[in-house]
Amino acid sequence: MSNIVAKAQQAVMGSQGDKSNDLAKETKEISDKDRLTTDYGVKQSSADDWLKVTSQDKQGPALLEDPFARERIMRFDHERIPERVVHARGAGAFGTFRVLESPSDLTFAPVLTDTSRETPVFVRFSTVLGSRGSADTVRDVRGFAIKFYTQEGNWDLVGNNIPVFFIQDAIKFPDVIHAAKPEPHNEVPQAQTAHNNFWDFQFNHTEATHMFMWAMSDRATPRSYRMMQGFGVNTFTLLNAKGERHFVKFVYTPTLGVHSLVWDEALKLAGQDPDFHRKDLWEAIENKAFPKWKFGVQAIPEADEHKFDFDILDATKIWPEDLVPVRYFAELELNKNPDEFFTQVEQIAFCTSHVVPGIGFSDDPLLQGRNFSYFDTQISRLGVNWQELPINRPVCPVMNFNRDGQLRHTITRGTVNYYPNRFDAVKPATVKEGAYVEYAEKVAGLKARARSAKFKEHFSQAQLFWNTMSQVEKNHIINAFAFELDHCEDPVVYERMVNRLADIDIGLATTVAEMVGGDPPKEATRPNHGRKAPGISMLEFPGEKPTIMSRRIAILIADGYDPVAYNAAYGAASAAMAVPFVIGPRRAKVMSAGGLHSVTPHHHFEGYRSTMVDAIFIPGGVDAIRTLSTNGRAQHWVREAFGHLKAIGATGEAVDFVNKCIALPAVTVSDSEEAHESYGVVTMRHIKPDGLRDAVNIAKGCTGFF
Ligand code: HDE
Repeated sequence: MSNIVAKAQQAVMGSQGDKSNDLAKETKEISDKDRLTTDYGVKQSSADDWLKVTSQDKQGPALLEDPFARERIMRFDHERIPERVVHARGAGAFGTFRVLESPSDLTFAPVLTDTSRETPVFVRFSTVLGSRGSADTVRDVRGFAIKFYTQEGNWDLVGNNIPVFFIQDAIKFPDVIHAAKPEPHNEVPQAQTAHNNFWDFQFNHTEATHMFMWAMSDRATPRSYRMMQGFGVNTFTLLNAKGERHFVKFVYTPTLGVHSLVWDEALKLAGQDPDFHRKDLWEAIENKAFPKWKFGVQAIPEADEHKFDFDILDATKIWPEDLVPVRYFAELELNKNPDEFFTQVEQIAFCTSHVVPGIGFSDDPLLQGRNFSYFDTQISRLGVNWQELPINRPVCPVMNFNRDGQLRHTITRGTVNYYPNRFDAVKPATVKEGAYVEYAEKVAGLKARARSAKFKEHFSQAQLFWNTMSQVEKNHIINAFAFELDHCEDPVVYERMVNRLADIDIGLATTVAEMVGGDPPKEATRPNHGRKAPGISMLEFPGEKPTIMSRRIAILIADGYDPVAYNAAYGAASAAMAVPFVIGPRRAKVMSAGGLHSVTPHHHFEGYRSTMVDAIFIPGGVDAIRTLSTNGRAQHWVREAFGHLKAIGATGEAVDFVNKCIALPAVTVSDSEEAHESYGVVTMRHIKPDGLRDAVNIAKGCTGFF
């Protein structure tokens, strides 16, 4: 019998620890050697014509008897599966997780302690509210879910890019999502929080106050999935070999820094390039600019659970980093794009309830509800056997007596399907063999539909967040509220919300009210404690070192461009692993000054927009600049890029062109012979290859900030 079990196990598992090999077994490559067949393997002679009764001069009816045509149409008719009820829009990639320094005082989980391991992972990023086809750059929380294919089973860490949540208790989840999704009568608006129902819900749930401050901040408009932090949000536990337990929050911080789009960019990109984030991730991985995150935890010993003025099990609260510092000990890298979207990014399914020995849950009421919801939703999305799908199945052995159901895939040999049985087959594992054992937590209390006392305080951390923001971040938050509440037509909604803002900051409330209407109180309705905390302002995360690696740089040219400046800029950008895009008046040969060189631009001025790049560079050239000066769209490129705080480089005649486009008295675009930088505009009248490298370095610094 044990032989049979071993064989069956082999059929189910992949080669140990290697998810790529495991997936390769199910992956087919298309080639010109392939011949078209039906799903049942019979070769087909035509993919163009349905079987018909026909003759040369008369077209007769199509025949229902054609099994090939029927199969194609039937398969097509059933291609769609339900999209995720939240987080429907997403992108994903494969990667690796490595432990750099073992936190064995916290946990015995090998995935978090074994420095010799490389655990394969799949990460799926997402927006929350939009449908599968919605735009990437909308204002929203981003999902950041990691599936770790560990030797001890799959561990799913289903996080977000914002460390807190709207509600404290999972029972409210359907309400917060219904209120935020398109309204029920007309299914409007798509992927937006800017509507009556969302803000009505926020007002009615004071516990959401902290979270909506984050959602109105620049965190909700990331520049790239690669430039977002990730947070497990809920409180988990780690168990060490001595049996000691810590409460933990998982944190992952990108080495590229935390950067955002400005709102105007995000709005425009939603129309100009709805796949902006998806493409950005893909492009970076293809260019081998592999995104990386430092991975760590905030840990609180079990004995200290009640030492804080907030409940550490409340998911609407952060653990301020001055009280509980983050301890980084591992790194996460994404290094391979998926082969097929549907079978990998769409079919991947996460469950917060899936943890491995050494990692556990807490009594966080949001987490406990999540632990029920994820498995359940996969059943309606993918069917009960969803864990057998290639992207979801573990790389370690799987064996049990869960059987049958729709689309059961595994064939298990043996005459019994229950335990205990006369063969002693498929016995429970011992601790030594790696069994998951629940922590023996002592629990006592009365059953009640209630939350503990500390869960009732809802404003302190909303103030903490606001107090910590830099002036620039505060301005962006004010503008976000002004935009959102302007989209609420019902005065009850925006007037009440303006009043609510006075619970956080009276200046915020009055400034927003001036724009959207409403009558806020004359004074703050709640005293501000004045506290700030580290780890909140995005400005604290500029990145490990300024880099233009994987940043997009547009080089604007026209006939007569200066080939020396062009080549120097293109070369310097490529050498620094940035992604240069040449933009010209047409996607056909553009001749240099002197007619010795030519370039075929990647895009023309109308086909691309400044929103899609991080910086622009314009080489001089008398004729080229004459053309650009009479082209409204080319001027718009410069003005818009400047308005979005992007680095702009110009040499030779282009210096005057940029100067004219910007035309702001406060900004002096230098006429210097040397490289000169002001307001992110880098200019040099006479180009020297060395000077240009300076310019690119300055541009690096500038792009790093926005
Ligand atoms: Fe989720 N959430 N969630 N959520 N969530 C889902 O599961 C749910 C919450 C998060 O890329 C669903 O597979 C409840 C917090 C991400 O596939 C569903 C509650 C956080 C993803 C679900 C929450 C998240 C989901 C829908 C309140 C941040 C996308 C499809 C108790 C830590 C995963 C699915 C992916 C997806 C339920 C709150 C993150 C319905 C009941 C807090 C990143 O099961």
